[in-house]
Amino acid sequence: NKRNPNQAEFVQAVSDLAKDVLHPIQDSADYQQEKVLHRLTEPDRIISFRVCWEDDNGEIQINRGWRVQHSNLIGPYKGGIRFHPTVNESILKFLAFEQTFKNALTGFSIGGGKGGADFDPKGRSDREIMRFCQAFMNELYRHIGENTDVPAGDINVGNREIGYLFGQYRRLANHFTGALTGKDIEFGGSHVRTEATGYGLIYFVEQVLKQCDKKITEQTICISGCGNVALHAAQKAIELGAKVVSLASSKGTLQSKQGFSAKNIGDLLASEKDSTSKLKELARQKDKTWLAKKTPWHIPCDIALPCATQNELTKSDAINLKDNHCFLIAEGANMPCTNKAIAVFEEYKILHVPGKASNAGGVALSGLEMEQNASFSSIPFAELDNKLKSIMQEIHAQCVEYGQKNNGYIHYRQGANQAAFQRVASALIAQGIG
Ligand code: AKG
Repeated sequence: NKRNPNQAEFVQAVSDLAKDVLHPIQDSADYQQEKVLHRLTEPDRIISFRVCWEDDNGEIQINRGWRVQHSNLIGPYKGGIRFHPTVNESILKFLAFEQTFKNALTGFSIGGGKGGADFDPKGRSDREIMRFCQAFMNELYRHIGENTDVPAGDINVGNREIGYLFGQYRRLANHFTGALTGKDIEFGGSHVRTEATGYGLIYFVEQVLKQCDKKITEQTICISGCGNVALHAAQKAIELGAKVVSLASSKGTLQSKQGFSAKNIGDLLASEKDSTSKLKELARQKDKTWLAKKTPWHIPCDIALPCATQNELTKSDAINLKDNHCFLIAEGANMPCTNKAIAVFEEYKILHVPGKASNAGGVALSGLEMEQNASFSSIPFAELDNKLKSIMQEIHAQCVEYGQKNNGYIHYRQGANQAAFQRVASALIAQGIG
């Protein structure tokens, strides 16, 4: 706290991990002597820069951009870019920290980073988005590269924005390399990258269900969010026979008592409207209700998938989930549950999977995009989907191996943190002081 004043999110992410790695550290003279935890909680560097661009009215706009390069111990920095007015250094530091350990779980040689800007794309024209992305890349390009740092998308940075960012990178660097992932399929992108975080989340949930001897066809699922992760998680869950009863935006929740259809999700994915408008439009259908200013967590469900943003699920939400006999929370977003919510899950032995394990499918597919770029190849959709499934199974196996099994209760957070930490910490020690 003292070293990072006013960085609540970063401190939260660090203490979350520290709790779980305290024992391995106490048991290892090497870890203590090498001060591994202390060294791993200080990002390699933080680049902060001005992003100056002109809006459609000819007015100059100034935003702040960042890239937090947290650790390249096991590979080039890798992680998304977020454009949102709430973006600040604390949020990007926590995301970059989480990313380092998440990436370690994927088995790929990728380090951790995260970037973004306090830019609000809401209501901006396509040309304004393009000019902003170009201005952002005008500075970022000197810090990235296929072996240095490989950014991708995150909130409000999708296929279109990656296209503009990549185009500007290619012009400035005067070479065509896989310095960004999430690219369009026509210029070095990979099949399944768009779907990967949401599909990967459900593949992870399938593994948990297998472990508990439960069937996905008997599960009712609440999802928050209405972006890429939420919609693809819903799509895969419905395809596998689960009932998805909610989606949500920051303005409210859309409940579907009988469960969304595959067509509902397809329509939402195809719509270009903002999240709230498209959910409200769907609310006109018979079995659906728009719950203004409500989160989904009071709706009875077996499984909760928070897929919106950090700290969206609070202690009172966790109590509602417990009262409704929800048995599994698997995070699609990064750190969506507050510490107090997690304490409720632990007290009542509700399974809780941290995002660094359950949402790692997106970055894993980015790893596969990097492999394809490096070898100038393109792998078909079905093959990549199978690879994604195997990676999620492997991450689940690591959580089970390291997560203390207590009367059948697997402590997924401890499992994920310990498995990831030992990989990164070993690399830190092996590479000497620096
Ligand atoms: C995340 O996992 O939160 C990311 O930002 C992944 C981005 C990537 O694919 O590098």
